Amino acid sequence: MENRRQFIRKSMLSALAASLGTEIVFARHMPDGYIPVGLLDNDRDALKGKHPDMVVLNDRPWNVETPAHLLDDAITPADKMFIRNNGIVPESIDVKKWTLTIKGESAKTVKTYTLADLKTKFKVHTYQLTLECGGNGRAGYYPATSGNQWTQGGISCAEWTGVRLRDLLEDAGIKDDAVYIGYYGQDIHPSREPGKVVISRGVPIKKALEDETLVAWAMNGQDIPVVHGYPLRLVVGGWPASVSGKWLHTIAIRNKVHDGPKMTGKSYKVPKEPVEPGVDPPEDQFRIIESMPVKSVITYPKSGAMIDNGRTLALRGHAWAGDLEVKELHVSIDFGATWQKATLQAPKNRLAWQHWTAEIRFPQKGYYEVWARATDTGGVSQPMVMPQWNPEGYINNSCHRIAVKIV
Ligand SMILES: Nc1nc2c(c(=O)[nH]1)N[C@H]1C(S)=C(S)[C@@H](COP(=O)(O)O)O[C@H]1N2
Ligand SMILES: [Mo]
Repeated sequence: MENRRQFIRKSMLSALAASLGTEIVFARHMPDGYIPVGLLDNDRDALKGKHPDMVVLNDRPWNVETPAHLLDDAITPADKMFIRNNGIVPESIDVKKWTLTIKGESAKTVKTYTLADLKTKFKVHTYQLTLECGGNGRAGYYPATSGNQWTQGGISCAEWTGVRLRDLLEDAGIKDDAVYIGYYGQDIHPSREPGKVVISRGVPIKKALEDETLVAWAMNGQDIPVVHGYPLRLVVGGWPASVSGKWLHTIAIRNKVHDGPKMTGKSYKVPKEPVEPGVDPPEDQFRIIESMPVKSVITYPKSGAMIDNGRTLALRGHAWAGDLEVKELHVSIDFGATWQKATLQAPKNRLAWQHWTAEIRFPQKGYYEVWARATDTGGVSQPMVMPQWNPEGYINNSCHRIAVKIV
């Protein structure tokens, strides 16, 4: 009897170790029938392949940000892409059976496509697209607002490949009364209640029909990583990344503003009129965030760098401006008293971030802060320390500031 029990325990432990992907070191102390925490949901794989310096803000659901200096690549690689999940990554994704359905009150017909249909029946497009979480920068608000305390790192610009959403919507047929689209993804509600949708957002039909709005199956020339929406994702550059639905299976063409979870209440909304910091007006005084504001990040050097006196420092970073382009970028080493113009590149395509560089010299040894400030083509610049406070802590586009010591 004892032998059989031991045998079962041993084979169970090796099965557990296999699904955890590594040995359970103190397995001998684990009670019989115990389920390791690491197996409680499928999300244990979320950090697989991520850079070890990524910062975990929350593990249920996963919210993981990229330190500014890790954003240095021209195109964000998968291992340095921030993660923002609202629920649990879908379990058992079967790509052969995966379909995308276009439907809704304002769709003339219902159409369902397999991945193979999408890849062969429509023209394929590739764009670099900037995705920034609406809550990026929340940690900079005073008074503090609740939610994940993102600093600078809820931003990415990868190269996405897929078909234009427009081509699919036109294939299904768009009725004259269409005003919005809404996405549905396969992720699981944290309550695990079957069929409960965790997030279903969308954009006005005009944004949905733009050239760069993609239904993508590839990121940086490879399958989209599971945590970023494999096997299919809506990608809408320049707007809060919450409208870029991961694990996409359905798009509804709506005859009203989409009303899925996280479209209603105060989610991804800011007060229509400026409010005094700390004041939270009623729901009907909020508007949905659309294009993200102008912003930039310093990706080299890392904050806290020690630089030899007399050396010229070559700074670099990226800048972006929602639906607009960045016109100019300036840097300051004297808390914004004077500004020096940086060299700014054109974007690879519309809605891609832009790279900038600046050579700076410091007058003497000591502590400095380097500030970067972008200005968009509408003439709007980033605020230096804190923009208009809002109750949910969205769209903080204040200047990125790093510390530098000249030694
Ligand atoms: N299905 C689904 N799509 C989603 C989310 C989600 O939780 N589920 N999170 C959204 C939010 S709030 C953001 S900021 C981006 C994050 O994308 P990333 O994790 O690939 O960086 O995905 C968006 N798309
Ligand atoms: Mo987000």
